[in-house]
Amino acid sequence: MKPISRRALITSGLAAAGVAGLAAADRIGRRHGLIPPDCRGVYGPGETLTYAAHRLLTRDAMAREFPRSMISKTPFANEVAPPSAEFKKLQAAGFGDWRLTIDGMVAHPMTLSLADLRSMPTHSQITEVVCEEGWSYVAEWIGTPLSGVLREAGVLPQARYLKYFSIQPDWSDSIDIADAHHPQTFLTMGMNDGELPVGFGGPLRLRVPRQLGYKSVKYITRITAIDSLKYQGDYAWFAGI
Ligand SMILES: Nc1nc2c(c(=O)[nH]1)N[C@H]1C(S)=C(S)[C@@H](COP(=O)(O)O)O[C@H]1N2
Ligand SMILES: [Mo]
Repeated sequence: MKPISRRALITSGLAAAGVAGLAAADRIGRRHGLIPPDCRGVYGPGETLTYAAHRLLTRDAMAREFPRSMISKTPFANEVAPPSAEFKKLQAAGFGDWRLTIDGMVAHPMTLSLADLRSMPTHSQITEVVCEEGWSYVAEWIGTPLSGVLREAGVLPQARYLKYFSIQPDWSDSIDIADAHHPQTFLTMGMNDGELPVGFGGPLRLRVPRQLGYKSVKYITRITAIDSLKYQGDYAWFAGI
């Protein structure tokens, strides 16, 4: 069967099930990985429709990439909380002791230094950070695709999401496995030909250009693979653009 007819089948199945009853839609959606973690509550049906549509129609689509001439002259760094004492200590030592832990549902849990990450394949992308509050900027992001790191860690087949954590305790977020392996999802250490400045998330930021800015968490210290997710954020869990 061609993928498009499979999509048509699932979409019409979902629509029919929507008429017949939400329980059936839920069953079909779950089987095909179309139900987001924030499917319940007032906005649940809308979130589910958005996520299902993205996953059926644009799963492998690329975020727009820009020519070098469109890099913003004055990129806007969102206000960040003053760095903690722990962060300042790491910064004073040139981030030599910064570590990224990959754990959870992986065959080989690992702890990587920035040097380890720099020894992995380096790629760059010129993409836009879009804040839900209405501003955006274009920058070049330099780093290593997360997919390569995940391959080394051996993400287990039952893992469905990655949760990632910042050194800022209030900042963590999560993406599904499709976005985790998306070629533009980067562990970023460089920006516009230089090191990634602290204001923009240096020394290590997860760039998820297929989604709104809040998914691109700064100061990443841990990524954990999980098979289910309870989401309690203020914003929509899936923020596809
Ligand atoms: N650790 C951390 N990551 C974060 C934030 C933050 O305050 N702390 N703000 C988020 C939000 S809401 C947006 S829109 C972008 C802003 O990115 P910028 O500072 O590069 O403009 O970072 C996201 N990542
Ligand atoms: Mo934002």
